[in-house]
Amino acid sequence: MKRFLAIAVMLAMLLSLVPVMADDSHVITYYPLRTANNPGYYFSGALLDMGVTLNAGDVDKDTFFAKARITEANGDIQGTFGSFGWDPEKEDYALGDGWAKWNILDAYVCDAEGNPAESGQYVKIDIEWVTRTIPSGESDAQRFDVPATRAAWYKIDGYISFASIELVIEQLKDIPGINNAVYVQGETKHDPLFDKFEIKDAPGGGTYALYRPENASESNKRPLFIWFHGTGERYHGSNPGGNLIGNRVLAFADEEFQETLEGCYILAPQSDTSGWGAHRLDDMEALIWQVIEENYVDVTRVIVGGLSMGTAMVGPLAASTTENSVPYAGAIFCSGVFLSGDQINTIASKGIPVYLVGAQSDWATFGFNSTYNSMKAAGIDVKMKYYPPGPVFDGEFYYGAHDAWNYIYNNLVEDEDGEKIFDWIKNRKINMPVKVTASKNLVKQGDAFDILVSFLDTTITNAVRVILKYDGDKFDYKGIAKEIDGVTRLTTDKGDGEVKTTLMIPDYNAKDLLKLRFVAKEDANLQNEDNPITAVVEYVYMDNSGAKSIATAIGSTSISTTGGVPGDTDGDGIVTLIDLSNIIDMFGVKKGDPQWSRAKFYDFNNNEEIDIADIVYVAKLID
Ligand SMILES: [Ca+2]
Ligand SMILES: [Ca+2]
Repeated sequence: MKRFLAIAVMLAMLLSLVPVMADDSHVITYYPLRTANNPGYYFSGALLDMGVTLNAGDVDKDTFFAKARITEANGDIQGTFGSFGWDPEKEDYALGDGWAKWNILDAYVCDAEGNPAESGQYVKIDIEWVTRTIPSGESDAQRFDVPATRAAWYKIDGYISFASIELVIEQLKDIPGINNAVYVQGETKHDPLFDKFEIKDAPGGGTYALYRPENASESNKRPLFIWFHGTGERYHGSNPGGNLIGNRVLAFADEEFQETLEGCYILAPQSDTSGWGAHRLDDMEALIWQVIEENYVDVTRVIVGGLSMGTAMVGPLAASTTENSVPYAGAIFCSGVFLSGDQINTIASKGIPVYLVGAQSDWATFGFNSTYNSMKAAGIDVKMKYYPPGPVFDGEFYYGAHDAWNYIYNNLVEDEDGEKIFDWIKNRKINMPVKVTASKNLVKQGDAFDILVSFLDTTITNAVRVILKYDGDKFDYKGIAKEIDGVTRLTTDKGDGEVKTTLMIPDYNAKDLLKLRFVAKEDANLQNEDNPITAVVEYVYMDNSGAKSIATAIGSTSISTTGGVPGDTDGDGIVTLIDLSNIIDMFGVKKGDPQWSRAKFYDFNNNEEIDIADIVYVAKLID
């Protein structure tokens, strides 16, 4: 029946269009516009390509009539009145059969982006679309939509999905230069703010949306703000970007946030249907580093936050101890926080400031007070904004108590000193992290290796002191492995298990600092174990105003030693066929695999994998 109807509609359209087109009439294509307000998408009007240039005043709100019918992703025609449906106060908008008239508020000549213009080829129609909300009970809210404006809902398996629209626009008054116009519906366009985000596939599944500030450059690196959505923004099928709109992440690309931060990258990953949690840690760390490396990101200003289920991703990222862990300058937990004592201690040891934002009537924040107290006790610089019982109210709309993120989007969160949360985000900055890299992962007695000490990114400093600490019983410092361009060593002193150097970088363009040669002592008592090598870097940091201060950053790496008889897997002091067999069992194990913590002591050619060369090496050791 549906198919028959579709064919009938198409035939009707063809029959009505063909004679008119043949008449050489003027075609005007109009594009329904889709915008966002928490929590969801709404149709906010239409953009009309008039085909000729018009002057301001050639059209007004009475020039057009518009009506629409919305079909949900599951095929339902929208049209139910009530809470989370159409507003019963606007019942007279309904025209029957799912159609409702649009209340046109304004129509004006504009440019292709919809900005009002003195003259232009486009006309924008703005309609009444803003939803009406009222508080409901102790901690909830009801919402009522303007008929035929809601553009997405949780219609397929509970996932947010797009609705489609049939829009009819009729011309009621003459427009200069336009005769016999035929109005044809084109594709739906997003809010221009939405188009500022690039949406791509994320490592491991799902997508991500990235906003790039226009002023970012090699000499003007900008902060990165990462935001993880909640359960409601998982999407079905063809709706990547539900995170941007289901809750209004778009606010971070809007003027107030961007002006406060003076340009800031916004990364809004979107989960697949498995949601957020520790199972996505590797994927998200890979994604964040990818964004840092492919853009002009200031790595001293990376802030991570999220809401509800998203906080189950913020926790593992902030408390991560993987070698891909990101040095965050701040973390925000909104409407949820689930951290173990160990995670809190790790966050404390990294010195990451934390902001907790939630409402007391929200069941998801029942852990807030105890988490806040544990964080305080662990020494974390933690702030908490815990709103009193009742629904969330952002000054315009009421939401259920869980939706405290609206306080963040609207920059309403303020501490006792009056610092607003956008400013708190702006003021997060860490010292430039230090990276220590070893030329080898595994060494045995007599093996030489190099240690490189670098800043993670270019740093404005001309005076640096590096203290490199290592186990002097096992390793000998042999000297400078390579001089670094642009870096002059002023002093180099070898102490007991440490090397101290003072460096001059006259052009204030510091990144690689020092490359030192070491050797594992011939007579060292080496075991199968990891040996930390740590660099303490003090440097004079100069800010944009030219003011100088001393900053300290610490970085470390770990070098594995192979103990006793290399290749002896069972500790009997000789290499036998049993040892060979044990190593063949590890064939193909790579760095990052769970078995690597044991296998890495047999990676004799340092390629981060147990390969045939390692197996041959052991085979040759058998008598
Ligand atoms: Ca053995
Ligand atoms: Ca290997």
